[in-house]
Amino acid sequence: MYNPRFEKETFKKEVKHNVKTLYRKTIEEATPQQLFQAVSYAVKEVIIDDWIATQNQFKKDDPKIVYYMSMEFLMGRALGNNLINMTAYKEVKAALDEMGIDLNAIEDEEPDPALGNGGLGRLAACFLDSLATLGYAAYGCGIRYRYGMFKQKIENGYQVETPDNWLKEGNPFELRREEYAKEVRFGGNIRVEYDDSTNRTKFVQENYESVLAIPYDMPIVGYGNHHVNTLRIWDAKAITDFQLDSFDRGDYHKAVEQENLAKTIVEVLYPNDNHYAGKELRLKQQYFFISASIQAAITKYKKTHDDIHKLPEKVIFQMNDTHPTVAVAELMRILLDEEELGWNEAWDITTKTCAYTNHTIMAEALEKWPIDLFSRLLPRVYQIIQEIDRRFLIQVRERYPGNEEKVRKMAILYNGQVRMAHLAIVAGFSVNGVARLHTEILKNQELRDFYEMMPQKFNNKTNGITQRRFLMHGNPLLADWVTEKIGTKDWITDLSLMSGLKKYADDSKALAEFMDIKYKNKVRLAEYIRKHNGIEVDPRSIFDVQVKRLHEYKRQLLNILHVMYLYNQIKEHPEMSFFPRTFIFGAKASAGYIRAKEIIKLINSVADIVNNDRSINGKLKVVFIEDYRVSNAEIIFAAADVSEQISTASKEASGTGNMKFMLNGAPTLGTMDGANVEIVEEVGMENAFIFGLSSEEVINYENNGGYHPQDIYNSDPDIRKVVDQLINGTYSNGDHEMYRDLYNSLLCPKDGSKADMYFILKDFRAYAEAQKKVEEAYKDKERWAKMALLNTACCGKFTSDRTIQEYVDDIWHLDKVTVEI
Ligand code: 26V
Repeated sequence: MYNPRFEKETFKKEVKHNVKTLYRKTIEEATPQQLFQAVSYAVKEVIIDDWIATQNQFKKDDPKIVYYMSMEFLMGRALGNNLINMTAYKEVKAALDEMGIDLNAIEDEEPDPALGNGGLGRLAACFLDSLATLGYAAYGCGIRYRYGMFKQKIENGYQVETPDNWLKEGNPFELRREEYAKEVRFGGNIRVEYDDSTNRTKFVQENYESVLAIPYDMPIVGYGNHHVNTLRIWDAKAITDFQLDSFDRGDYHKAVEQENLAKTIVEVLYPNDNHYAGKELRLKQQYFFISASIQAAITKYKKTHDDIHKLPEKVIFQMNDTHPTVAVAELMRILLDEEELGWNEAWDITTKTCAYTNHTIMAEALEKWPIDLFSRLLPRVYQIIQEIDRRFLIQVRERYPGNEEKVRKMAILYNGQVRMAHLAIVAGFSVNGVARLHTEILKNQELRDFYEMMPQKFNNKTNGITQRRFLMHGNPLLADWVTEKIGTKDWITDLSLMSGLKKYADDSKALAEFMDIKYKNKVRLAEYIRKHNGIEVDPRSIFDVQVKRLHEYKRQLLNILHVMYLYNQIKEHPEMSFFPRTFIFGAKASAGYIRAKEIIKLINSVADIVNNDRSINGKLKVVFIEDYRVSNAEIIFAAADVSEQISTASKEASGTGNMKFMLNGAPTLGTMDGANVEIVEEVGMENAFIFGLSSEEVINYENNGGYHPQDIYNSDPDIRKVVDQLINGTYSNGDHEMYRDLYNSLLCPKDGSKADMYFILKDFRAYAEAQKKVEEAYKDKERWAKMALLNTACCGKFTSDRTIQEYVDDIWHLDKVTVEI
């Protein structure tokens, strides 16, 4: 697509102009960071036109809008992605080349906006990309954290966290929009008064603290359609004494307190993934961005509509997990107290606009706020939740007379806690899981009582990923090859066309080309590893990759124990045939998750020993990639041979990394968990390596008190040897205590939990056998190439475009917008 607005000479002039006006410099004098800024401003200039055109189109068409409410948006870098979606990447690259500027180097100057932890935040980012590309009106609503996900350093094998000051140099793509600020109130008390003139009881919040929420807007560019949506993230600012109630004016202490509240609220993203910690500041963050977002949505709606009852025709609030669930009570508050509706009317509107997505069944992730904390911080919202609960329990008792057990199990307020998931299910009209298996587990296990009472709410939306970032941008060689082979670029917006590659599955020439691209991408990753880790890896070895957050259920421990086992095998049988393998890890552990950090240390210790053992002739290498994040992920997926998806079955809701590997031609080595099940369904069992307990088996063991890892330890000498190496000093310079906790977690935990809760030893043999099959398959070059190619060819289902279209068809019912330019 030719893009006149990126005409070479015009664009070059624009960049020169920006360098001059921003920095009083010439191109030659500018630093790489300054060039990044200048180029970004030149790109933004063009985006803004489309952004305005899109907003004008919205005014004309008045489409229904989805507000995607999320505590996290793991956007990754914007420059390259925006260029791709503006269909100007190659033009701009050429223009910059002529100026002696390397676009890739410029892109590397951009910090990764890491306003998210992992899967849930990255999914939100892929969804925004697809919403804009499909032409739907959408806002992402979130928080502009001053510090995003921490930067990870590895020092002496240990993870060290340092702050991510991503805004240090300024963010060229954002717009501060002070004029749309909203006030958000915390604490105080509620005075109830009766208004005779209207016959209404009024609830007045007094003695509260408040902050101003200031929106920053970032453009979300659709692919090749001039559609630009908005990611609106909120910053906090103290309300100046000028704006304080006249009563409070001049109250110095209050002014200082509000200043502090504003500063702390948006200070940092909590780096927990799947673990609820019950921190008051976290609840403040939640209410802060939700209140501001809902207020803004209502203001916007009312500007062009006069009947608030019709809100559900124009607005959807999609809650990304339970973190934004306070939205339902905040919406009720506004409808009751500000719009002065009756309860039933307000409830009718709320339950037609709010919908909830569940992203995990891990019990420790469930948000349950202590009532005393919650009611102190959000007194009016709490009253409303009490009333929602009261009315809901009447229904439960009607449906299950005399069954107080049901009432206890389903209540929103119970045992001194507010159960956010129950609130989300009761108030939302839709509850969805993120992969078929996950949704079935929700219906039949975790949320069984709710499913029984309101089955119509439950539905599945299998996750997806955007091919624009994870193929076009991350793997341009393969992207161009795909276009050539299937004879069209249309896969960029219709991933089902990838099936056109299937006809090359037995074409030796095509297979060789495909593997040659893989090889080049492996060379690129090997260079990255040399530069960042100082480790030499052989691009001809099998690149076996596990990159994701560090969590026990994801079982990086199983992976590294297996590496230890292989190392033992090679040492014991030096004559044994063994295809060289590079095991690549990348993972951040939540700062307070001690056991996860021990696993990182173990991986690095094993790497130290194995990589420096000359006697094994480089057959085995272990690499831990520091600071795994979106930007290096793109390089890693492109270079992977094997995709490790080895979670304990039933625990991984979906996984999305699995899909990114598949897209880039890496077969899955995994359990029947999350979306792996659907991946195998698409690509065929023969093109994946599946092993281990099924989710039913895992759940069965769990319901019967676990299993006995000691039996396995006693009967399998290879496993015993590996487990013993955790405490005999092999990987710890003779220190017998360094990995004692990991050893205990497998055999005899000291914290009262079950031994080997994640079935690592139980699945070990099956995993080792599956790994053996990987090696056999890889040795047969043509067979492997065919498997790899078929993975790319069969990935069509896993585009987030498909996922979003399903959300639109079944939940949101949005209108398509065509931006006229
Ligand atoms: C949960 C919690 C719990 C409370 C405290 C802070 C916090 C922060 C983040 C999370 C998110 C955990 C849920 C999550 O990321 N789930 C992942 O969602 C992906 C997208 O649906 C899915 O592919 C992964 O399987 C799932 O683990």
